Amino acid sequence: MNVVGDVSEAPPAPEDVIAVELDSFQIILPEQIPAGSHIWQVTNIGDQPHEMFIAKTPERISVEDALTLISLPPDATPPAGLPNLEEFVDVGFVMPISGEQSTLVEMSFEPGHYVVVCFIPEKESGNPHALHGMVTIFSIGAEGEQVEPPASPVPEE
Ligand SMILES: [Cu+2]
Repeated sequence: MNVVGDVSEAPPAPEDVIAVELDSFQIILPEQIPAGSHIWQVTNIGDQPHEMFIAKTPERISVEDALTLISLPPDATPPAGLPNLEEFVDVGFVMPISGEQSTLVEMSFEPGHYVVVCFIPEKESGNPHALHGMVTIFSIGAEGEQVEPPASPVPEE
């Protein structure tokens, strides 16, 4: 993964860019994300800093299971029936972006299932943004394959 925000480089063609928005508190991905290497334009449309941790999961997990895993204390044994965290593989990270800022990151994904999370603590509760809604499940299909659209918690009022 390389940050490619160097102003001397020509901007990427718009059709090659994966546009992602980070809001307080939602990660908004395109309905379909192509496999392979692409420029992700990540824009923070919220008023707090946001980041993205992306992990590959062995199968498509549910939003509920993701929230349960994120809520577990460190070293806790996950309840039976949950996806095994040891099978998750870190595959991408976007450093914290301030509100109303944007960054370009080159990322490459093979077809499969993923979860993206923001762990920045919320100002008042101290809980990670994930527990306020910033966790999104997404899938990437092989070329030409349509997959289930991304899923995330219903945004808070
Ligand atoms: Cu966040």
